[in-house]
Amino acid sequence: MPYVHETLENLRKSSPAQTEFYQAAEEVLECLRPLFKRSPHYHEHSIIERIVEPERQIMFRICWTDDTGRVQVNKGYRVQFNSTLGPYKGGLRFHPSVTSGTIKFLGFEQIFKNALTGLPIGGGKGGSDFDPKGRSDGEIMRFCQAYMSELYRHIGPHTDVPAGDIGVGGREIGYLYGQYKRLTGRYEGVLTGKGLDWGGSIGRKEATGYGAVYFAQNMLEALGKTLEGKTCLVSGAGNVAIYTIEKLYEMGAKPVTCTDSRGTLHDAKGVDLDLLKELKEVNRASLEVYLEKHPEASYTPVDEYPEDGHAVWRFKADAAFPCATQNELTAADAEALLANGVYCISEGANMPSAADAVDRFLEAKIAYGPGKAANAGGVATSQLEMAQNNSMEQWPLEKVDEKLKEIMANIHRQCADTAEEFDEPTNLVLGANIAGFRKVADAMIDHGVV
Ligand code: NDP
Ligand code: 2IT
Repeated sequence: MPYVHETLENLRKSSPAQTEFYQAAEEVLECLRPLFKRSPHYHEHSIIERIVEPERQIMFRICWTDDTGRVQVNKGYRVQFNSTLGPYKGGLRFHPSVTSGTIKFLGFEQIFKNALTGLPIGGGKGGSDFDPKGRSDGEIMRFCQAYMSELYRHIGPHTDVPAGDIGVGGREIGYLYGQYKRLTGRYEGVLTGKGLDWGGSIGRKEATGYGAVYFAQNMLEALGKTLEGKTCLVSGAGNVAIYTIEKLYEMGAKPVTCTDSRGTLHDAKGVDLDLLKELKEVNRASLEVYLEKHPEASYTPVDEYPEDGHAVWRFKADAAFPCATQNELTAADAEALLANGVYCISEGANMPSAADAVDRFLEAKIAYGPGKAANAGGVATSQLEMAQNNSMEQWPLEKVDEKLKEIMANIHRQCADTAEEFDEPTNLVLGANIAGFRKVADAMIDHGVV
């Protein structure tokens, strides 16, 4: 298929340092080969050349003053990738590893994820290389205000609606919202993940983790299994990991691990969720502190990880939920998981499995839910927040959770049906990529050359 090959070659040349973006684009485009064979009109409309190019990329300087009075400078980004299905929608990431390639990969994934939700939202992503670790509340506030001082002119409730991601949670959304309101004088649904007293949706904080567990449940149901009594590995200890663990307990499963950037915690009795919330949501402490209350648990610091991967994927379990960051699961980790009996993987994080790890899961034909399908519950509930803001309502938890369950089941069905349609019934990566792409591409054709 020269069309796919040529587009990837051009990307490699034009974005040489953007390895994560290239990885995400290659996975999607490779999956589209059988679709292009059946439907050559996508080529005639140059859809993939158009879809890999962001509609707009905003890069800006952020200057703010730290607690010692020194001026600090960071890079800011917002990539408005594709607005075919609705206003740009996607989170903001504050992490020192962020580059323009990171934001492009996340924005690209977001296009297809948002399409899979069936809701009217386009794809975007933003962030900064700002490192929130060790910063005081005042520094976080001044940074968020400086970031919004540029971003506000590019966003709006019907054009581009940012939300949280790594390093951006309720506190940061609050400071960003306050600054947007000060600059524009408008009280409107321009961000999601807002506080419940000022326009937030009940259930948004929990939605990504809960959704990833619902997705696992959907995959297992198709195999005649449930999560009841299953031992689960979870990575991460942030928003997505915490609410994945919470929902796993509700389903009768036993989550035994979590991780942060410094190490891996394993508690064979099951992770103490109240303590985890206190450590991470209140005190922003290291996971190592967990051992003070549970000395029988084990903690592996990063410098003792296996050379070819991550300690968290080396425990015996039934299911795994990568919920930290991209490429946190290597091919060697994938082999260890399979050897240890894991038969279900639901990705709470974006692109957590390296490309050769994904290959191992697909070869083994286990229940593997790729991030753009399995973690779509977060952005879907963000859209529910937008709908509530537009109608000036606040829905009860039961209504939000019911809709979330329905949306996740629908995403699973679309992925499975599309995989079946292309004669690879167990390949939900192919199913997710083709189903998401087809919706966006068909609408792009409807809109003409714009
Ligand atoms: P948080 O900032 O709340 O938590 C991130 C967690 O992952 C922290 O425990 C952090 O450890 C760890 N982590 C982050 N980066 C690294 C790294 N480079 N190496 C090791 N550990 C790391 O973020 P979220 O929980 O919101 O996001 C987690 C993942 O889920 C990301 O991939 C995000 O894109 C994805 N996602 C998030 C959604 C949301 O609604 N928030 C929606 C869909 C996907 P430490 O605290 O030590 O840095
Ligand atoms: O990756 C993601 O889907 C998110 N960080 C959530 C985006 C959103 O707009 O809620």
